[in-house]
Formats: sequence, structure tokens, C-alpha cells
Amino acid sequence: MPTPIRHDYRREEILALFDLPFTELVFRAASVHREHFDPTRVQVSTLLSIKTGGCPEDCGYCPQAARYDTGVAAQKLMDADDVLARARQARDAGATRFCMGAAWRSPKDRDIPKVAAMIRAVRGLGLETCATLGMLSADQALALKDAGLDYYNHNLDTAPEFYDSVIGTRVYQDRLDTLAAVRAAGMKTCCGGIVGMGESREQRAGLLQTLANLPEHPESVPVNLLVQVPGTPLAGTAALDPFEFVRTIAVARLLMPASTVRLSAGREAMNDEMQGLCFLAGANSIFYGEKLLTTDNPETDRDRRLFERLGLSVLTVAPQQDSDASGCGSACACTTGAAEADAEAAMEEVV
Ligand code: SAM
Ligand code: DTB
Ligand code: SF4
Repeated sequence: MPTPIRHDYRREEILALFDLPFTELVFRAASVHREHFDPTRVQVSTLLSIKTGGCPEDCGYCPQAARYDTGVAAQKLMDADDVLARARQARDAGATRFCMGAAWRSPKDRDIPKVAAMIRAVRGLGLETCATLGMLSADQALALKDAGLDYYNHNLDTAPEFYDSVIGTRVYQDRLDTLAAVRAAGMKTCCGGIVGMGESREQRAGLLQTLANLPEHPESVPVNLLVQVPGTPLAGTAALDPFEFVRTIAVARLLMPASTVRLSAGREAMNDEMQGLCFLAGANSIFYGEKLLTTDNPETDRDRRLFERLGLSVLTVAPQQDSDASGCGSACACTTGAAEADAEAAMEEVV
């Protein structure tokens, strides 16, 4: 019997998973991982900051907030031709999804046609497209979908009760509203959070509870380890125990069995052994390429060596031109998160 897809998790049962002996938790997560995915295969996405810095928001972790002195210079929206060139490089390096990030609270309506042109061009290269542009109105979400946007990244970042310790310029409900607009427009969601911000284990459980109890599980769940950037309020936060990070990955895998769990920001500070544990615990995606948005990611050579050491393969995913996120593959007993599980059937080894 496959693990049921649930949306009614209680905080205590999630905490009970966190409390399991590490070996038992990782074993359970690795077992569930195999119900929907080939655990030897890892999806890779490449990020590009298409509009950097100068953001009016006050997210305590973010080097792109204008109010913090982090040395990130504000840049205007990139030209579509330059974005396309970077997408081509990413595709040629083996990425299957290209994620365009903008340091906006929300895009202005006049920005949407420019971003839509980028999305069309990137999709024309055969890449899956993802964008993270801040809060969206319903019309903006529809326009992005119409341009061919496959995924929208919008993170809940942390538990509802910890949110206002980290961000004061918007509220949790704003994030939930944008996610609802993205779903209503028919796009897949990439939605996760950041750990290592000084939150408690209960708050890490609260983030995962909120993600898993959304009406549909996000198809992609990025789990970021805080990248501490000098000048941001969260720089100097006590480091999270690496095993606690692995536990967070394992619990995400258990709660959202059919979702792709991405080992996201923070890998630069992780050794190969820790990343290996994350893949064992159910992570099956990474950001690939030497930069995230403004901070460093591991060099591509290092990631190639990591994959070789672990015997993992990088995958190419057939773009889901007309995918239906509510459809379900034959190997899958769920009604959500199925698009990526289906896509996996179309995956082909490239490295
Ligand atoms: N401005 C848009 C927004 O906030 O939704 C999109 C870009 S924003 C940089 C995307 C995500 O990057 C944030 O939601 C956060 O989860 C992640 N992020 C930003 N700074 C980070 C850091 N220092 N460490 C880890 N993750 C970070
Ligand atoms: C996500 O969850 N992590 C990525 C992506 N979605 C957009 C961003 C990480 C940003 C890390 C800090 C920086 O490079 O500026
Ligand atoms: Fe702006 Fe996004 Fe950074 Fe927050 S996370 S300051 S909204 S770019």
C-alpha cells in the first residue's frame, strides 16, 4: 500500500517524526522516497537573478533587501536576450529547469510582458520554466501561465507563528493568497522555506505542516539552509545541527511523498557526506550552477564529482507542455504532486 497523500497533519505527529531515532527516520523517508521516485536520480534546476537587489521588503535573511548594507548592487531587469543566453548555457550544462528570480515585493503590471517574453524564449529552448517574482495578482498569474510558465516559486519560508520575527512588510496570508492565485491559474507550485533562522524544532514542524496541509502539495519543495550574509539581521544566527537539517528533509519527504524535495540554498556550506545523507533522506533535486541568486552555490565540477561519488545521475525531464497537476500516474495512488512523479517516467539519463 503506498503511503496516503494527506492534508490533515497535526503538529504533534510531525514532531513525533522529528523525534524518531535518526536511523529510523531516515529509513522511513528513504522507503517512502522509492514509492514515487527512482532514488538514484536527481533533478537539476538553474537559477538566474533577472532583477537584482533594491527590494523594498525587510526579509531578515535576504541580501537583496535595500535596507540592509550587504554589498549587493541593485540592477534593473535584464534584457531578454541576455536571459536567453544564460538559459542556453544552463541547458547545455545539463539543467532541465530554469528559474528566473526578481527582487520585487510584487511585479508591476508593466513588468509582466517583459517577463512573459523571457518565459516564452526560455521555454522555446526546451527547458521547464520557473519564476519567483514576489506576490502576484490573479491576472498576473494568468498572464504568466499564458506565456508558458510551468512553475511559480513562492516560499512560505517558516512557520506562521515565527513569520513576523523574520519579515514585517507582509503577512503569511499574503503568501497563501499568491499561492492560491498561482494554482487558480493552473501552474505548478515550488514552495518551501528556510531553516537555520533561529526557529525551534516545533516551528520547523510548523513550516512542513503548513506546506503539507495546503489544498495541494507543492510539486517542488525547496528546503533552504539559511545562507548567512553579513549585513542582514539574521547574520550571526547559531548554526543548525546538520543532522537536524537532514531530519527536516526526511520529514518533508514523509509528509509530501510525491513532491520533489530540493536541497536548495546552503549547499556551499555542506560537505559531501551531509549532502549524501540528504539524498538518502529523500532529497531529489538541487540548484546547479555556481550562483544561486546573489550568493555562491557549489562549482559545477564539485557537483559532478559529488554525483560520481554517490553514483547518482542527473536527469533531463521532458517539459510538461500541457501537464495536468491533478492527474495521477499509474504508479501513484495520490491526487496531488503527481506531475513530477509522472514526469519522472519521461526522465532520461544525461550524465
Ligand atoms: N522576491 C521574491 C520573494 O521573496 O518571493 C522572490 C525572490 S526571493 C530571493 C526567493 C526566496 O529565496 C525567498 O523566499 C527565500 O526563501 C530564499 N532566500 C533568500 N535569501 C536567502 C538566504 N540568505 N538563505 C536562504 N534562502 C534565501
Ligand atoms: C528557493 O527556495 N531558493 C532559491 C530559489 N528558491 C529562488 C533562492 C535562494 C537564494 C539564496 C540567497 C541568494 O543567493 O541571494
Ligand atoms: Fe525582497 Fe524576496 Fe529578498 Fe524578501 S526575499 S527582500 S521579497 S527579494
